[in-house]
Amino acid sequence: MKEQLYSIRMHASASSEHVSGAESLVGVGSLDVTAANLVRRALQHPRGPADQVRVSIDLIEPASLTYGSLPALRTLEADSVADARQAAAVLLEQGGVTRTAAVAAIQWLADGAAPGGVSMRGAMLIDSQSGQRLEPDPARGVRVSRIGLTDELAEQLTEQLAPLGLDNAHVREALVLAGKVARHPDVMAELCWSDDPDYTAGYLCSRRLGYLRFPKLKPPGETRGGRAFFLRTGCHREALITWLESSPLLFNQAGECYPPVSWRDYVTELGTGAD
Ligand code: WAQ
Ligand code: MG
Repeated sequence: MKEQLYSIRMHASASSEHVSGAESLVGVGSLDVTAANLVRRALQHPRGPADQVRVSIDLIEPASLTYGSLPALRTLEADSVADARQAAAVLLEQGGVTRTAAVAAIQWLADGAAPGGVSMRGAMLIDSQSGQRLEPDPARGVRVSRIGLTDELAEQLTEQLAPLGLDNAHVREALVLAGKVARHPDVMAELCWSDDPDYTAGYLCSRRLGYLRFPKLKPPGETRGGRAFFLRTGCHREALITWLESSPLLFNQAGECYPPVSWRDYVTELGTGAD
């Protein structure tokens, strides 16, 4: 019989402000080591020190588990933070997001999308046409959970990412999270950049474009970051939130990992031309 899988989630905060969070799916034999690693991570986080750390562990019902393939990964080079954000707006439009919605999301991420101009714990939900905010709680947002990858794929991912200099926890975890979000037919695209002051990279992901990462999507030292999920207009928001938060998805197939290319060349390759 296969080992039983558990969902493990960590959330750390300081003075009620989000510090860090993480989630994965692990076999029962790895639960204790994983929990210890998550606690260490919470306490040593560059946004810390945390004054509250919560770890939750839930058994996954085997019948509810689905499997999937990771998105293709590509690094897009840009001249500056402003140029990378311009690229993100152009590519979001390729993904069916209006310019209004793309520009609004970039501004919210830059300003801190939670009340008080700080980072949210989870993601914003944004109407891909109007740019309206749709998440029920603008401080918490929506937290994607019950995601992970098989041990075999974890090893394969190291082999793919190491030659590109990308075998770090940020890339690995973001690829898994973005892979779940992009799978849902009501999500047109996702935009993200880290809230960790020393990590400037971010990405845009959609089913068609895959995971497109930008090494500098925010200035170093900046603690405001976050995620925006662009929703198909008129979609069933509650059903989507339930799926993102609680439907278990284990990745067992790799996606391609491509060498870096300039974003303008990439857009030209898509056959559209940058504006
Ligand atoms: N669900 C929804 N939103 C989340 C989740 C989650 N499980 N985890 C974090 N967020 C939101 C939250 O607002 C955080 O403030 C924000 O995302 C950033 O989280 O290719 O490290 O964990 O080099 O800091 C992307 C680029 C790195 C990786 C993203 O995000 C690469 C990153 P962080
Ligand atoms: Mg972070």
